[in-house]
Amino acid sequence: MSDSPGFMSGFVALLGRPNVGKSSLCNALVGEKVAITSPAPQTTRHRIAAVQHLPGAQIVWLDTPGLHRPRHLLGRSMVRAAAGALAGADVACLVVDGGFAAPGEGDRRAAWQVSQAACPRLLVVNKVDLVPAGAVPERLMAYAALAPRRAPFDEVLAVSAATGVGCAGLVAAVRRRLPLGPAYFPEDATTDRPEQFLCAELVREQSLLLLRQEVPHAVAVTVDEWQERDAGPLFIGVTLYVERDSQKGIVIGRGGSMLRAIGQAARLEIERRLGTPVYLEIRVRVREGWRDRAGSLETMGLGDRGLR
Ligand SMILES: Nc1nc2c(ncn2[C@@H]2O[C@H](COP(=O)(O)OP(=O)(O)OP(=O)(O)O)[C@@H](O)[C@H]2O)c(=O)[nH]1
Ligand SMILES: [Mg+2]
Repeated sequence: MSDSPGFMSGFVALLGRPNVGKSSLCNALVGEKVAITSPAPQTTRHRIAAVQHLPGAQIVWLDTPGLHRPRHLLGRSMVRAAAGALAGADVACLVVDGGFAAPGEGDRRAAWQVSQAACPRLLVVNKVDLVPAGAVPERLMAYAALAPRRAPFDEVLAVSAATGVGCAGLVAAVRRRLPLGPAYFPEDATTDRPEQFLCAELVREQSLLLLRQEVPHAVAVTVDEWQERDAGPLFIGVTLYVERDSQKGIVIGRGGSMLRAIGQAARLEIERRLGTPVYLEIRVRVREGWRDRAGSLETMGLGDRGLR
C-alpha cells in the first residue's frame, strides 16, 4: 500500500569520515549488500541509495563517500556527492566510529557539516560491539559533544552494523521523523544503482581487499560488456584502470596470480548477487593520473554527475 494516505517516506543521509561503517550500516539496514565495504578508507566513491521497505513507510538511506580533505579531483567530486546527499535529506545522520575513545579531527569537521543541515540530525555511534558495555554511555557523551551548542543532535544512538545491535532503534528514530510522502522506489528495489554498477564495485572491492597501500585507491573499474547467452554463463567484461605501469604489474602479479585471485573472488560475489553463473573477464589498463583528469573521471562515471 505504498501510496495510501498516511504513507511516510524520506531520504536519510549517512555522513561521516571514511571508514566509520556507513556502507556496512546501509547493508545491515536493508539486509542486502548494496554497497561495498573494506578496511581501507575512501572505499565508497558514489552516493548510493539503499531502500528499506517497512509497513506504511519507505526509508531511502543515502550512503555517501567519507568526508575527507581531497587530494585529487576525484576526492573533490566525492566530497561534493556527500554534501549533495545532505542538502536533499529529510533526516541527517552523523556516523562515527565508537571503537575510538574520542572523536578525531575528521569527526569534528563532519559534525560541523552535518550541523548546517536544516533537517533533524541524529548521531549514530557505530561499532559499539568493540566497546566494553560499561564504557558505552561515556563514549556517546564524548561524541555528542561534537555538535555545536546551537544545534545539538536530536537523538544519540549506539549501533553495530556488524552485529545488528541498535539498528531497530535507529530505524524507529528515523521513522518517527519521516514526513508524509510517496514510495520513491518500487517494492522490489533495494538500490538506485543498476546491477552493472554493483558488479564493477565488487571487482573494486576485491582490489581493496587484496592489494596494498596506495594501489587500490588508484583502481577504477568499468563494465564494458554484458552478454546474456542462451547457453552458458553470463559474460561480463570489465576494465580495471590503474594510474601507472608499476601498478599494472602489481595488479597482474607474478604469472598473473593477483589478477586471477581478484577475478575469482569477485566472480563468486557477483554470482551470489545475481544468482546465475558468470564468466568474468578483467582487462587491466593504465590511464595516467586519471584521478586528476576531469575527462577521464567523466568517461569512467566518476565525474560529478556519476557520483550523485
Ligand atoms: N567491529 C565492527 N566493524 C565494523 C562495523 N561496521 C563496519 N565495520 C568495519 O569497518 C570497516 C569500514 O566499513 P565501511 O562500511 O566500508 O565504512 P565506510 O564508512 O563506508 O567507509 P568509506 O566508504 O571509506 O567512507 C570495514 O572493515 C567494516 O567491516 C561494526 O559495527 N563493528
Ligand atoms: Mg563506504
